[in-house]
Amino acid sequence: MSAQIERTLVIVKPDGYSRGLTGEVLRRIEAKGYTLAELQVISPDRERLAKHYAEHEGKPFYEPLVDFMSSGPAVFAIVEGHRCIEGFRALAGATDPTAALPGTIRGDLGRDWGLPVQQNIVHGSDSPESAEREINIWFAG
Ligand code: RTP
Ligand code: MG
Repeated sequence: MSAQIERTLVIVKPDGYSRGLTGEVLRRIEAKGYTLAELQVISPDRERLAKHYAEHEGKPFYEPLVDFMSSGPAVFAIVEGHRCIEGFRALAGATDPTAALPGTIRGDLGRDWGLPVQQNIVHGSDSPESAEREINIWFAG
């Protein structure tokens, strides 16, 4: 892998998976020109979620977030491409799906359901360091 090619961890969260939006999310990633390097469907366990979301521990939405993320299957993808970390976050849109702009995944496909935590369809790593840390949590070897 060229040193300039970034990797990011994308998750189609349990809300996106259960709503049948996996194909639509992966289609947008491929249409943008990024590569799906690895792909797996798993039900995230609370132990690895605690590592993944360590930066949010203690925040009011932390427990509902872990409950939500462990509520069912999700799709984990390693996505590759030049500047794909910033690029995927642009595709995803703002964290709050009501505020996310139309044209983005969250803006087109997400909404507020009046639940304790924002169910916003996808996750994308926010830096190269986060991406490597998160990939090591969810993908062996
Ligand atoms: P992500 O990590 O999932 O890509 O999303 P993000 O960077 O846009 O958001 P972040 O601040 O890292 O928060 C992680 C996830 O926690 C849920 N959240 N809900 N006030 C709320 O209801 C709230 N705040 C955060 C969302 O699922 C968010 O993606
Ligand atoms: Mg985040």
